[in-house]
Amino acid sequence: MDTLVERAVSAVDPFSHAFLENPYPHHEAFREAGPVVWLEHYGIWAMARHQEVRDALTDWQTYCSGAGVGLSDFRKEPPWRPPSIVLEADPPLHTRTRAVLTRILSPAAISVLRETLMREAESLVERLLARREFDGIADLAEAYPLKVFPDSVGIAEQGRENLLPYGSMVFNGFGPRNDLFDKAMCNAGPVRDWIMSKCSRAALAPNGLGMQIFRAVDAGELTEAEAGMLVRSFLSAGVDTTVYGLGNALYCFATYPQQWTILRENPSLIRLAFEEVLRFEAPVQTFFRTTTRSVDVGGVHLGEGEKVLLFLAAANRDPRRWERPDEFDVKRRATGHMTFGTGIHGCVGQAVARLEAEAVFGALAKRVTAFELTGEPMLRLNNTLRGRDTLPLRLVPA
Ligand code: OVM
Repeated sequence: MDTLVERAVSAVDPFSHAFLENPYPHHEAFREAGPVVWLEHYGIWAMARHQEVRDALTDWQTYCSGAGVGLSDFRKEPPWRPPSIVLEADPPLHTRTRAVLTRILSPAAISVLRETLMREAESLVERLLARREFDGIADLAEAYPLKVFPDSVGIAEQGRENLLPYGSMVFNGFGPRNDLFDKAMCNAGPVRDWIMSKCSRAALAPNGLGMQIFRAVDAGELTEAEAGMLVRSFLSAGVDTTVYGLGNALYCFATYPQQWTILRENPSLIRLAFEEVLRFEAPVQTFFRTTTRSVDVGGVHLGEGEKVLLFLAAANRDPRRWERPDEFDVKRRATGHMTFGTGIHGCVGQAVARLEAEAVFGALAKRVTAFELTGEPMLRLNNTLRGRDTLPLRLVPA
């Protein structure tokens, strides 16, 4: 029999305001406490080391998604919305839905978006340079994805202001039913109704990513209802993640100006630099899994049917995996971060996210020497995402 070691226990609430305002010291404490920590506040496990987070994400047979990838266990309480048939699904359902998305979102398939995304980025940067001072979140990190992503999916212009409130519902919904969740859900009915009305074949433009999902119905891979649910996945996963990712990149370049100078001198580093942003200031901080069997983690026994909180952002700063983990260094090899997850559920849209970042920061690198902060950036607290609500900036033109 394997040697059992005593489990580490923590009373910390990782969804409290104090934690979300500055999670990094808590991440370090969780990593140092052990390979897995019991969070007594919720009666769940947590993993914060790179190796354990990676191993759990890779072992989908032991750490399943079908019981939800938030705190709530779908087998014990009803989910707030019908579960996603890709994110909150296991094989064999997941295998079938994922195959369709993998094809539609492959780097080769989305290369047709490249020209449009580059043009939109250049045009936005042109307008921001004319203004000189603006809010990096509303006017750039939100404005860009809110234009190019629904255009790419093939959604009408009308009502796009519902996309961010829906994303807030989705990503706060992975946490506990706390104040952040209640606030996100304050207008849930109309927001959900608008989203669902955009998921039907009739609502989609003929050549967008959304209609490509419906082509898989015609090919016999999905039902019509499943196709609508996968369009819902696009609208759930494709907006806030990139808004927070671009916002965090802008925040990093504004607060580490010498790193922006390195990029300006060598724009071929832009894609690597975005990976470093994702490692250092992960827009998606956490996801959960649920154990399907009892399992030993570093000598600690986890029972079957238990929730496990995976701290992606803590794995990204694990000194066991990274040199100088708390330094933002655009030249480092940051691939291997856990922000896109890994394994069968690894981000299927990551090529689109990288393309958006390349377009925006490529356009900025040509024309901007520095981002000056003209006020204190404010956090926008969220049960899953980390990013700013406001980022007052002044551009220094080249
Ligand atoms: C989905 C979904 C929602 C949120 C995030 C996500 C990060 C997927 O509805 O499938 O992936």
